[in-house]
Amino acid sequence: MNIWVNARLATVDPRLPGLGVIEDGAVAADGERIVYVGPAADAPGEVLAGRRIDCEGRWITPGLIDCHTHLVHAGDRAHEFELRLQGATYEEIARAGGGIASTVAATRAASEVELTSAARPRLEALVAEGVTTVEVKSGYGLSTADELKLLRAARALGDRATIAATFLGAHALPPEFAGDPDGYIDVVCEEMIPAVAQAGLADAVDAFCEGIGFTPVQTERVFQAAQAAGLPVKLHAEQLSNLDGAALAARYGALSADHLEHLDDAGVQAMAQAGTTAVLLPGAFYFLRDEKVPPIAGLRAANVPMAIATDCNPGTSPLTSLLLAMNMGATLFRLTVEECLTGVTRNAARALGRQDDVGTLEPGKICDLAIWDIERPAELVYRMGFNPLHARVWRGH
Ligand code: DI6
Ligand code: FE
Repeated sequence: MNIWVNARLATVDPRLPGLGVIEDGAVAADGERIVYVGPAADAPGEVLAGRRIDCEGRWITPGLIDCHTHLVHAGDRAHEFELRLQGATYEEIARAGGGIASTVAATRAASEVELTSAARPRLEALVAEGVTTVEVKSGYGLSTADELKLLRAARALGDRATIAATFLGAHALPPEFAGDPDGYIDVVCEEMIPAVAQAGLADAVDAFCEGIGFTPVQTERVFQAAQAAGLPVKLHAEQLSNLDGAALAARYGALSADHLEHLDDAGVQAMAQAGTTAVLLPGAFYFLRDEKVPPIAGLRAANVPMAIATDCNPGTSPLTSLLLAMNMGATLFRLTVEECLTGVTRNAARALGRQDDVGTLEPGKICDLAIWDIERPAELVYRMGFNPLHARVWRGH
């Protein structure tokens, strides 16, 4: 038994108001599960008898959760960044054969071990900020063998953080299917999803529903194949235009709909009814110099849970700081400090369907903690490029 004492807790427990703050708090874990969270004075004797870790008045939050990343990929797109600085748009570069396709070529050429190694520094940047759970999407392989390779490379990262793997075969059209998106979707549905499910390599299925991605009809076929394989769905929806993707995702009980810059009120209502979490990705909004802000007031009014993630990817969000993503969520999207912190803990867990295991400090959950050298939680959102992490506890140590 370990007990962290002399701490101020932001439990993010939904039964408590605000961030669920407990002053003079203690957290205890037996193995990897939390057995006590509360005022140190109320801790039972057997808990107090555990090995004590003195937090010297520091704050403890749940370990942070980055619930939307494309962390595993080869190469970079610094050259396209330079083209965009000269005036080219993301969509123009994609239509000219660059964009996602260039990362696909590099990823196909890389071995599984090379992919894991390339992702490690990015993962370590997140870990250094107290991140304990990371979602990783496939979608740069786009053939059955390359998607499986990427997902195995993602699973190998599980020695440093809890990895939630998402199959995103419907991310872009691979060059060998040029002109035949329906033929590619046949392969995604009939070959890739069954293979990924059979190998136990994915926890969810995602798609890019967009003018430069796949149509709502194609997306729905992917969702049906996911359902048949027993996998929950999520969706890149309404990022560059409004195709009513969020409402489609909600009809399939999606865990989350992500991006959402062009979401309309009907989409908000559909998400609210289905309990679909809105994953906001201010890093992509910033990097693309987008001007259309997601409908935050509408999501808030409808009580749609909002999460924040890095969207770490080489094309639209080469961001490996969840702390900076929170700052951007506040500065660019006008989220409150409470919304930002809930967005990288409790609601991020929900976006992954892992709310029973992680995302808050509550007995029974996995003991993932971030211990911070701060005076108040707002500091985690307010600073830019400063990391006040004192220690990370992952699965009880
Ligand atoms: N939306 C995004 O922002 C990323 N994927 C997606 O569906 C971009 C991926 C890339 O440009 O490589
Ligand atoms: Fe993404």
